[in-house]
Amino acid sequence: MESDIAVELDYVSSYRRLLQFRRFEEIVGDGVRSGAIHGEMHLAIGHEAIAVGIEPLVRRGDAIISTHRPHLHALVAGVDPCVLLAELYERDGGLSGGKGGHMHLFDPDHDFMCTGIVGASAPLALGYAYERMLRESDEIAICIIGDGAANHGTFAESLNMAALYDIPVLFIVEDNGYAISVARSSSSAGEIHRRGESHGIPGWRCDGRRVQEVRSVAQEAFAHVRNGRGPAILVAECERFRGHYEGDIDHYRSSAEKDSFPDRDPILLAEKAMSEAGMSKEEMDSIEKQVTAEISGWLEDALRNPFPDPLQALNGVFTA
Ligand SMILES: Cc1ncc(C[n+]2csc(CCOP(=O)(O)OP(=O)(O)O)c2C)c(N)n1
Repeated sequence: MESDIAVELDYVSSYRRLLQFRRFEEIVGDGVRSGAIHGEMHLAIGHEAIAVGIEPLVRRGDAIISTHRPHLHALVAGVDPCVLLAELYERDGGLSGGKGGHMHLFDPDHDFMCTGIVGASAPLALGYAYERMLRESDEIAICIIGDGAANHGTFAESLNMAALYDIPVLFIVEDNGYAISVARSSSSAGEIHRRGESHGIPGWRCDGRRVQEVRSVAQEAFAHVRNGRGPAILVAECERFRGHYEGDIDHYRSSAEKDSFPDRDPILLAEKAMSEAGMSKEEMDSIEKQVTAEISGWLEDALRNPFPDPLQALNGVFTA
């Protein structure tokens, strides 16, 4: 273990952050159902422990390049939650003036971006990481990618190039076992964390439902990349509790599989661990109440922003 970046786990603050992430995604889901948010919406409910696990390992100056399921990664990067919500709720004060929406989030102040093009986060992350390498900085780029995206050629090409030039990029694969309706078992051969082996890229795998496990395994992967040893892969297994998008009828997962979700819920697992450590139900409820109030406050702030002026529709639009 390279202890220079070891970060202790604080159970209460991790629990609070898990809840914040869950409630954040829930109020975005509410926005879709009420008709306030348009377009396809992908929530990361069930992925929270990965974001909470890596958050203290990410430093200001690192870049995070995310996917079509990006909100928690934006929060980890330090994007202002009210500004993020303003974008998702299509308001003028949002990251892209309310015109980009949930798959086009860009925050240059926090070196964060996402893309709805599956597999594109890998080559984009190489660019961010290469720039950091040229500056001889110990900042890195963190590429988030899904298990489905890991089957794209862009991932294979990016592994090759990252190894060839020793580029400081950490590929974090959020392995929720599905790409839309296609199960990993019917689309993916071999083990994703070992896909860099022939290039000399080390890989780690962890249970992405448990903050503590994510944190301790991710520390090693981060240390490898940050200490100038080249790229690394971290695969974190998790569940996607919602459909692929809000409104997906999700006919492809059996009731038995869905019934077992509570056993694999990061929040319920954290509550169990805290209760075993002596925390009372009342204490947990009080944290939950505070978080719910806080998130409602974020949304109220976001909704104070007006809708974009139609006359601004062509601002930021490029023509050849
Ligand atoms: C290049 C490209 N091909 C197909 C799609 C359609 N698409 C959107 S999400 C998705 C599945 C992605 O699965 P995975 O990478 O496992 O991420 P998850 O949705 O499970 O988080 C697909 C095929 C797309 N957006 N881009």
